Amino acid sequence: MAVYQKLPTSEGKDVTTPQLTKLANVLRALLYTLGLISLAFILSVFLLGGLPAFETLRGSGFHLEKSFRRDPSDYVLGSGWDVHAAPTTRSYNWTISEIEAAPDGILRTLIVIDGQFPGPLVECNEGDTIVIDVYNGATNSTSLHWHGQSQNGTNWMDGTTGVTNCPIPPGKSFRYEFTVREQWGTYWYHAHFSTSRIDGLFGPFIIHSPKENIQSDTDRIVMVHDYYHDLSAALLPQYLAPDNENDEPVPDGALINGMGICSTCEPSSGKLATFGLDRDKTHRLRFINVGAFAEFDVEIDQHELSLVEVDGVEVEPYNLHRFRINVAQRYSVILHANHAADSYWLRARMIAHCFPEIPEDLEPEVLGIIRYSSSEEQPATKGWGEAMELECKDLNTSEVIPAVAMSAPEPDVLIYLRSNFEIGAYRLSRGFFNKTSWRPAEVPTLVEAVDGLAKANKSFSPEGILPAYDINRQMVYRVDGIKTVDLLIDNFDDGNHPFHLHGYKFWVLGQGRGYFDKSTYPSLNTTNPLRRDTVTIEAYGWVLIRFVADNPGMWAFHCHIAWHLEAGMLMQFLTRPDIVAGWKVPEDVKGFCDHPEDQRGGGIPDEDFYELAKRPVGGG
Ligand SMILES: [Cu+2]
Repeated sequence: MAVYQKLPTSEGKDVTTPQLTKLANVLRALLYTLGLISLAFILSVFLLGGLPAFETLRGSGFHLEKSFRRDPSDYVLGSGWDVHAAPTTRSYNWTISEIEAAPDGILRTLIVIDGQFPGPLVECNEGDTIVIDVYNGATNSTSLHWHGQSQNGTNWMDGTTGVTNCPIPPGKSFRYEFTVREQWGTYWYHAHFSTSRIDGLFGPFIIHSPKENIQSDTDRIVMVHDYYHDLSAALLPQYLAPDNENDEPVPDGALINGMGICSTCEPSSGKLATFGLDRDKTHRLRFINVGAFAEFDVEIDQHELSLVEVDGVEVEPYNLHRFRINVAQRYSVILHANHAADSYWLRARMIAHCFPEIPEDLEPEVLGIIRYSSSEEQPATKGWGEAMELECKDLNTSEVIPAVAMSAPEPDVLIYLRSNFEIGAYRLSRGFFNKTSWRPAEVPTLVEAVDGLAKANKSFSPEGILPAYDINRQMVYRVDGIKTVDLLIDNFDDGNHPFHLHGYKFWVLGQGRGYFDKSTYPSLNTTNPLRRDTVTIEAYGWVLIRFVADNPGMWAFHCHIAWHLEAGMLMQFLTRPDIVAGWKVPEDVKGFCDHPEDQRGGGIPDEDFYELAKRPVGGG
C-alpha cells in the first residue's frame, strides 16, 4: 500500500479553516513584504561589499525564490520555427520540486518544474520524438500525462497513475519518450497523480505541422486557471470527508499564465499578465484551461475573435465575442489588432454559479492586458457587456466545422454510462460511472491486462466489461477488433463534468439538458461534426460521443475536474487487445510498481475516514 503523506501547507498545517487561511494570508503577505525588504537590504550590503549576488534567501521560516515567475516570452512562439524541418528528437531535462512562491501576492507552496511556475513549453513538429527526463525532487510521488497525445504504440508513456503506470517516487528519475504522429495544434501536459496538478504541475505542449493552415503574424499561449491558496493535499481530505456531499473546494481566485493580483491582500506583489500585440497585425492566442475546477468565460474588450482551433482540431474560422472554456479544453483564436486605443482588458471570468457556494470576497474575474504599444497606462476599455449564461456547459460548437473534414462512420457498439455522486460507506460521497467508483490500482490495469492476455486468462477475454477487475473500483471495457464505439452518458449530478478520453479524439454527436431523444439516433449529423478530446456534460444533461477504437492500449475516460477524478469518476477502455496481448511493458515503467514502499502521497484510503465517520451526522 502506498503511504499517504500529507504535505504541510505554507504555515505548516495539514488542514486550514477559511478563517485561519485569511489570517494566515495577511501574515504571509506581511512576511513576504518583510522578506522583500530584507532581501533588498542584504542585496545592497552584498553589492556594496563587492560580493556575488545569490539566488535564494533562507530566512524567517521560509525561503524566497527570486525568479519563480516564468518569463512571459517563454510562451511566445518564435517566428523562426522551421515547420518543414526533418523529424528530430526534442530532449528536455526537468526537475520537479517544491518552492514557496506568491504568484498573486500570497505566499504558498507550489510544486513546479525547474523552479518556475507555470511549467516550460514543449514545442515540436509532427513526426518528432519527444524525450523528457524527469527527476522527482519533491516530497511526494508524481507522474506526467501528455494530454491529447495519441501515444500510438507507447501506451505506457501516457503517465496515468493506476492505469498505465506507477508514479515516479521521490528521489527517482524516469524518461518519457514517444513520437508525435498525425496530430498538431494546442495541447498541454499535467501531473496525473492524485490532485497534484493543481499545485503547479502543468504546461503547454504545441505541435506544428505543414498541414496546419492557420495564418497569423504572431502566436502565443494564454493559460487560464482557477487558483487555490492552499496545497491540494490540504484541501482533498476536507473534500472527501464524510458528510461533505461533493462540495468542491472553491478557488481563491484565478490566474492567466500564472499571473494575477489577489484582490483581498494589500499590498500585493502580484502581477497581471500582459501581452504586447503589434498594431495592425494578426495574433493567434492559444487558450488552455489548465485549472482544477472552474469553467471560464473569456473575452477581449472591443475585439471580435475568430475561433480557428478546438482541442488540436483546426476549424473553419468562427467569429465570436466571448467563448466559454472548460477544464482541459483548448481554443485558438485570431485577434486582429486594428482598434483605436493602445490597450485593452483581457477578461477571464470563472462561472461561479457552478461552485457549491460563492464566497462574498471571491473575485471571479482575472484580468490580463493587451497592449498595442509600450505605453504603461492601464486600459480604459469596457467589456462587450453581453448577458452571462448561468448554465455550466460547453461553448455551443454545433456550428463549428473542422477544416479537415472527417465524417463519423456507422457505430458498431453503443455503450451507456451513468455519471453521478452517491453516498456510501463511511458516509463518503463518491463519484461513479454506473456501479464503479475508481481508485488508482496499485498494479496498473494495463500491466495486469498485458499479463492476463499473454496467459490467455479467461477473465480478460470477453468483449465488454472485463470480469478480471473488481467492478467496484475498475470498470474496464474491452473492445475487440477496430470497432466504432458510441458512448452515451446521462448525468444524474447537479454539476457539470468536462469528460476527457485518453489516446483518442472523438466526434461530438450531441449534448444537451435532460435525456437524449433516442428517436433522433438514426438521423444524427455524422457529416464532419466537431472532433475534440474534452467535452462537457451539463448538470442533469447528456452527451453522445463516437470514436474509432483503433489505438492499442488501456485508455482512461474521466471527468477532468481534479476533485471529481479523485472522488472516482473514471472508467477505462481496453482497445486493440489483439495487439496489447503481444506487448512487453518496459522494465523501467514497471520497476516503480515493484517498490510500493517508495511511493509517497496519492489518494486517501476510505479507512482513513473511519474515525471522522463515527461522529454523529452534522457533528462538528
Ligand atoms: Cu466532474
